[in-house]
Amino acid sequence: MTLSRHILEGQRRHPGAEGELSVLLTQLAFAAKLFAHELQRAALSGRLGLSGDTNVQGEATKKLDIFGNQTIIDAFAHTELVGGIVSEEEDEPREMACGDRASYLLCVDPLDGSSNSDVNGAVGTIFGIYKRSGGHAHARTGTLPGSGREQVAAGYVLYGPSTVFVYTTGDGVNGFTLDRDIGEFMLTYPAMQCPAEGRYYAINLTAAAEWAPAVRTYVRSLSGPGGRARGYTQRYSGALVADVHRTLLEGGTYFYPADRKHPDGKLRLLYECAPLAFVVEQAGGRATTGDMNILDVPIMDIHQRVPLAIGSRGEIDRFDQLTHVKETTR
Ligand code: FDP
Repeated sequence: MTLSRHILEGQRRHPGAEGELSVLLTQLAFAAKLFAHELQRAALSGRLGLSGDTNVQGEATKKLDIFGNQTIIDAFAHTELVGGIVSEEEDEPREMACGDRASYLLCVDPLDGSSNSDVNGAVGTIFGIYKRSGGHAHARTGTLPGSGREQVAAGYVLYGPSTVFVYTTGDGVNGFTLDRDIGEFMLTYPAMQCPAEGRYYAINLTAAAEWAPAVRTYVRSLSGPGGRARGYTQRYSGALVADVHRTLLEGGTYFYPADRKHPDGKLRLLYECAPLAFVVEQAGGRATTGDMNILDVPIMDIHQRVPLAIGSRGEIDRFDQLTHVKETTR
């Protein structure tokens, strides 16, 4: 089963569908193939290292950040599929030429886990897709969506030993591995289900002293001899996509709580947390800020940050119980 056929079969289950979302997803897969090819050659073609610029968030950008961003933009130029692109690498939504008639808004982190890129570690691309809404805050992007619940599709690409494309359109989650010999993504992870419990937890422990007490209590319950006795063990790859992919397949949790350096959390709502929350929820897991379901967080700004705990339902429920917060939606 190729990715293209899978997308087409999904489209047929929606009789009113005009096929634009299908082409959009196929273009994302095309961009992923180009990016995977470049990542594989980056050390040889001189594309490793910093670009010399910083992005709107004050982070030093890498040459591969810029290549990944441009690859996505080029994949949608003149297609009339997306009116605009919200990207980690763009200060403002990038309005697409010929985007006036487009139906969708694309939110993307082209290169997630960029600190891994110079050491041949796993990196990813994350995407969330919304129907363009009325209003003209931005001519081609429309007004910002209300929350991540409005996503019509989302997914990620993991560039590791193999390249894996995982997506949902709200009808379950499926994963595809790139067969480089034939240039096609093939279905290798059908109907992905996040186990209700898991023994892996992924978190950067260096800011532990600065976390909220509930986060400290929960992570303490997983770590140390007590956690080990109950089978818990830590994995932290430095790439959100890689850690969430492991969590989806094997269960467990990934956390990035608020700390002194990141009072609202480090990760971005529109193009990191909300897409992954949609995927994980569709696979039976959950994602929370500790205060509310990630998919219900009101979107106020394109580069808005939120604290994130994501993964197995049982683990995230336990974490929420500790934070004593009732969610409106689960
Ligand atoms: P990066 O900044 O390298 O792109 O997207 C943010 C992210 O990576 C995640 O992929 C990763 O899990 C996390 O930040 C790593 O941050 P720390 O180095 O602070 O742990």
